[in-house]
Amino acid sequence: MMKSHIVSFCATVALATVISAQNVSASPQDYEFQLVQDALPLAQDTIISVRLMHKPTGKPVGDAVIFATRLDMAPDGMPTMMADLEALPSEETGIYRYRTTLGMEGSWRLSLAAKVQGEKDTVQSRLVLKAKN
Ligand SMILES: [Cu+2]
Repeated sequence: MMKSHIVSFCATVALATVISAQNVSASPQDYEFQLVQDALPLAQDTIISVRLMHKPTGKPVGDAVIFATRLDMAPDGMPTMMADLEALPSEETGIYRYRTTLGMEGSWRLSLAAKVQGEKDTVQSRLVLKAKN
């Protein structure tokens, strides 16, 4: 009887250790940017919307500070062809919006770097969207 108590106690401690280790190792890989629409019209004043998700909980992250963005045509071999991005106010938790002008049909790469509350490492992402007439 005594022996089985010890075994189950050890198993509980081991499980608790695993759980706390997972908490400590929360990392940028826990977050994911997603394009709300991956095809957009070739037009002025196109709005690009991206959603930032916390993957372990499946919840959108509304308090991230996105401090670097770049939109270019690197996927089509034109990394120096860039479009300006103007950050717009968020209208929905976890959705970040940018106004741009997509002046050429093809694939555009959106690069993002973000700081998330309570996360010391930067979350970085590169998303590819299509501009179509
Ligand atoms: Cu181009």
